[in-house]
Amino acid sequence: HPEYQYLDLMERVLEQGDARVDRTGVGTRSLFGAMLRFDLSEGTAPILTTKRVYWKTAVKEMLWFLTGGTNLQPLLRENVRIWTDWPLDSYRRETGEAISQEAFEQRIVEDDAFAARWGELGPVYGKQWRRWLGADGHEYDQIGTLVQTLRENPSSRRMLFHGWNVPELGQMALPPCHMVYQYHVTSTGRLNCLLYQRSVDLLLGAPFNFVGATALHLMLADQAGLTPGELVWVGGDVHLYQNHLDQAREQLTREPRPLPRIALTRRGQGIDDYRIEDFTVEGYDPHAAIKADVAV
Ligand code: DHF
Ligand code: TMP
Repeated sequence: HPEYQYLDLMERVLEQGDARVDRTGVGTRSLFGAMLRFDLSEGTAPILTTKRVYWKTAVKEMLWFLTGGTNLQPLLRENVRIWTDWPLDSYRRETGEAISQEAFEQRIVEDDAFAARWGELGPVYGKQWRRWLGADGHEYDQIGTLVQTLRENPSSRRMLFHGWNVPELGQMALPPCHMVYQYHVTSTGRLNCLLYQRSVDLLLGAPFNFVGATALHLMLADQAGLTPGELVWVGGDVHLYQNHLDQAREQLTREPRPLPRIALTRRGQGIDDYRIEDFTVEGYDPHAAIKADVAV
């Protein structure tokens, strides 16, 4: 079962991970360099079954990246709350106000000026993917170029997009974790992807990242008339936070169930034409959700 790749990695981090203090102060066990391979060609998706993964949230996050947006407001309007902690942390630090997450989110949703001032994550994924600002003053749409190359020159070895815009790293709420996506097309028209993730919160982040990359894979294949092939995931610093160890141990006691199937229900008119309703997941019967706090 493909999920054992993830569980085996989790077990290795738990047992052999190097303990260290990290940026967040929570502390992690960490190991360096890992590869997982998921075959998407049979329609199965790497949506973990050993805990419930909110796959719609992960797909909505990917759709938000594709819009080029970097503000919380549209995410919260889709009821996606996974990015709130970082702007909320800035707001609390800069104003000294002890606002609740719910009140902060409500204000972002209802008050455009407040959202513009406090809901911005800086030039993160969406900005770099769709509007990378060159030294020449041009904005480069890396996704648009990728789709065009997949269609017109699929044997290219230059089909990738990158989030690590060095001069802009300091303005980002977080520098990109899932950083480079490279694509490859086989002679039989199969689309492969290699995702390089420099930093991996194995319990909370990685399960979302697998789903986001899969959703993007399906959309790109649809746009280029290709069939999904393999998703190769490479992690750099792969870690478990110290306050996630019990949850990881719990997850490791669980037996994986058959992976669900994922599909697009309609053909998009362009890469910007997909909505959450276009994705169907069938046969998802996961073990119970596992609660854990995210390190900010
Ligand atoms: N920081 C850290 N320390 N870990 C992350 O995974 C992370 N991910 C970010 C931004 N910063 C991060 C963006 N992605 C959750 C999942 C993904 C994500 C952020 C947060 C999360 O909290 N997941 C919970 C709740 C899901 C939900 O409520 O929908 C989970 O149980 O999966
Ligand atoms: P860092 O920038 O100090 O590496 O912290 C980022 C943390 O967020 C790290 O634990 C990895 C995690 N993360 C993911 O695992 N996946 C993601 O998609 C994002 C945005 C973050």
